[in-house]
Amino acid sequence: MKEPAYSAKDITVLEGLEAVRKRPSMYIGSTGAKGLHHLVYEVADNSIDEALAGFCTEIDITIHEDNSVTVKDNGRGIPVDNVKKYGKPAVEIVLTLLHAGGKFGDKGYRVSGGLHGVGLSVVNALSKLLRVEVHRDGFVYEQSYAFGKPKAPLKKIGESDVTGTTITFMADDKTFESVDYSFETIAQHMRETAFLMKGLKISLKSEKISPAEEAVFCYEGGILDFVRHLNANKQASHQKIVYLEAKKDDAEVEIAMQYNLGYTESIFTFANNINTQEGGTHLVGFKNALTRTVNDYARNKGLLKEKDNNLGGEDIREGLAAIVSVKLKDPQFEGQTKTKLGNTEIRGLVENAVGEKFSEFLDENPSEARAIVHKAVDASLARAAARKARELTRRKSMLESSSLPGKLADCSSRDPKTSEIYIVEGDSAGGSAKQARDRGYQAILPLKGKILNVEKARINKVLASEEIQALITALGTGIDEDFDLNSARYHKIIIMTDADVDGAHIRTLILTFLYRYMQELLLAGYVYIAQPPLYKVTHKKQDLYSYSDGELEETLKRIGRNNINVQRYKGLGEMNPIQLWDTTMDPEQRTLLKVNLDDAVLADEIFTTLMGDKVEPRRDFIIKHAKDVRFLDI
Ligand code: 0RA
Repeated sequence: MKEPAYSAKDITVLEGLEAVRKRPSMYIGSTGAKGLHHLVYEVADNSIDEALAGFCTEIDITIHEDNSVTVKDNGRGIPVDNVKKYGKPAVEIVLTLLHAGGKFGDKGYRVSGGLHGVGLSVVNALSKLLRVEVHRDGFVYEQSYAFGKPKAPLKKIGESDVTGTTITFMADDKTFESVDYSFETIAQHMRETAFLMKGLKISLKSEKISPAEEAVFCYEGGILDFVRHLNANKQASHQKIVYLEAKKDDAEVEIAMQYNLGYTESIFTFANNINTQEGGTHLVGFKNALTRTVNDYARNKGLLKEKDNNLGGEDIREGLAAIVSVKLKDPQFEGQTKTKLGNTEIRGLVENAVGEKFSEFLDENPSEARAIVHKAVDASLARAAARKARELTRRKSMLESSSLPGKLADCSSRDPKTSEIYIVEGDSAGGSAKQARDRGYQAILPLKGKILNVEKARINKVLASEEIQALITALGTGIDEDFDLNSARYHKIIIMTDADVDGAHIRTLILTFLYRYMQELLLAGYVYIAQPPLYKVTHKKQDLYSYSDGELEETLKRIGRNNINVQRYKGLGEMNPIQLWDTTMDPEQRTLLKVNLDDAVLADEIFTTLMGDKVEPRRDFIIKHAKDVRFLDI
């Protein structure tokens, strides 16, 4: 009997690819830069799965000049034998059938959280071109696709004495807003992955500039090196990094931690290499056990008196850098962004491991243990003082009838969803903003100059700052142990500072405070940066605004350079209220930069570097990122 041109199975495949092309965001989150980079991570994740299974030691990623990307690994190679049910080679099924990823053989842990794990077929469907090369069983096989459809059957093209898979794809520039990859973004992600995969060598290269940009990530110390990296720009409180691991049934946990002399907490958790930003059972287990273990130790050693209260969890975590990495068979990802681990069995595993091994560490390292307890005691005293101060303020403000800060010009709306607050630097800009605003839904809070650098202060000092008090009361959420996102008085918190060095500094100080004390506001996407214009070009009595040097050039090209006047705005105060409204505050015309927390590890690093103690790394960072980090251009 003759095979029909299209079998029912082919139709399933085509429908699947069609669905992906029709609604790409459903599969990769967005068609912006984030979605684009996701394609790279998706392809790399397949190689990482092969490394997790113990068969791959090297992954090479290359960004080519034509915006195609190659991911090469030295794993077993995607199987090429025919899959009976489909009458096609397995590799073709993996590349064309939705969710066909782990069907061929038990591959152990799968990276499949959040948006990950959508499968190579999704990348294929969204690529103009994709070529796969498999080295396996002594031969080389090759197949190419266009928009997910094979151009020809899989072909044996030669012999090989190695094994591995190489995939090159070119994202569809009609689907994606841009197909320009960021070396830094991919590097950051791959560095993180390399930390979590002890010994795996990940090389990254961009051929887009010459000489090619290259980086190699390989950490023999795994998450121990990760913690060293987190504390690189801080002063460690003890030399030895605590490391512990445990296994039970199909799950394993690995933890590394070290205290530093700072006041912030940097705990990052991962499940199957996925950054679980919303935490979950592993984080709960870790925190519980840490609190219990340190309290037990302190009491046993007489460092806490009979009458003393237990040390609080937050006090014990002050200045702690830690990585909690779990690997499990069937991870359940929950939460708003699907980055909260739900598997209940993990909590006990982590609790037991930390309880047992960390108390061993404390017993075996008495001077380290003392340092840890003393730091927690200090933190706890500071927190108690802060709490008392806060209660006093609360009572005082209740007597004053209105508890909102005096300098807040609030909006009349009481609906947080539609209310905005502009945090403005200085009284003069504050005055302009108050005149410019729509008082129905726009509130203005002027802050006096530079607020306290919270990276260098303990909570009691932070709360003693008048500017920060005003900010906290205005935002309404409370901080720290009382933080409640549902009490946010505005769902748009807009930082509006001058477009100069001081403005950038103040903006970073405010962001540092929000990041360290109200991180959920950032995660919820409530925080924005206003974009005031940099130039005003007056031409034939018309005002044209430019928001960047490039835009100014374009404007000047368009209108010519005769009879024009170019004004560079140094501060918001130079604009009259109408101009300020038109350029920066009118929702119909303004652009706001949303501050997101895609990469919490990177954010922590940036704030530590910019606001911490060490000068050298700060200078290096600023020199390196002077051009591309817009809001950190101090
Ligand atoms: C299924 C089964 C096996 C390996 C793979 C998939 C595999 C997939 C990718 C994707 C990129 N690199 C990869 N490397 C391997 C195991 C087959 C066997 O038992 O040999």
